[in-house]
Amino acid sequence: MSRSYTFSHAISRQPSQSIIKGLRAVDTGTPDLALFAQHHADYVAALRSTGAEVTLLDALEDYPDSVFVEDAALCLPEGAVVMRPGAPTRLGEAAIMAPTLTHFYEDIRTIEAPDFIEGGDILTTEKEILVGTSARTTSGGIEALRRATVDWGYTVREVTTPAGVLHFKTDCSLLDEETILSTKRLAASGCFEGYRVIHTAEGEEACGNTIRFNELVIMPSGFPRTAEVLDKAGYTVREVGNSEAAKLDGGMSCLSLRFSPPKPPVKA
Ligand code: CIR
Repeated sequence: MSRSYTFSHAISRQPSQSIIKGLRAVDTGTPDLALFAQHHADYVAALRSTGAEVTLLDALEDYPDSVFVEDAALCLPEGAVVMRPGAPTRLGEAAIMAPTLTHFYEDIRTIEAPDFIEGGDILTTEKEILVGTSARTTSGGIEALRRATVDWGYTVREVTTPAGVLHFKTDCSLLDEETILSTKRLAASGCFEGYRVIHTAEGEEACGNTIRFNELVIMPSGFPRTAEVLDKAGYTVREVGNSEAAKLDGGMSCLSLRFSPPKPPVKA
């Protein structure tokens, strides 16, 4: 399996009680804490079912959106990059994640002020790192990521997150070495030229944020037509409830950092 979706480790964070104050573009109701916790446990169980070691961090009450750990860092096989979230209430999450990364990596680089970049805008494929400019990620942030990863051999390509869409990966996911799951509105921008694209079914755009994690394609439940397309295409689909995270514009990728650290891990 390929390094862009084969992972020995993941990091997730328990949802905080304060999550009801999390950021959202449109208010569709207050997340139910018990149901959020259940969905989160199901998600972590799905990751673990592939044999991966999942580090489950304690909730951070001071950071309502901190369950969405993906935005705080980018973890690659060679090293990790601490992000600089563009949402002011989330800026501090990155520095809080950094000490956890030292358990796995010796080489940790950091995006510095004044640039902004959030992990949700970054799609790492087998051949490149695609990063969408968005309300949270600036061209300067993408340039800083390019500088941070160039000597690890990466090519960073700037693309555009559609207007009104939170993150680039809100609308797309890696399925395998050559295949991307994407909404039609994002794929229409032409950013996936050279890849095979599977579209989310009409009306099911909200499942564009799905993850390939080892043998599984983990997607939010409630999108049966897209699930069927993926199943027929030969993927092993695992559905996980996401109704509460979705109220905060969160999905499958946001809830974990997925990676294979250099072996052996720096500390146990
Ligand atoms: C936020 O607006 O930052 C959170 N409510 C949702 C973050 C989702 N993260 C992601 O897509 N990587």
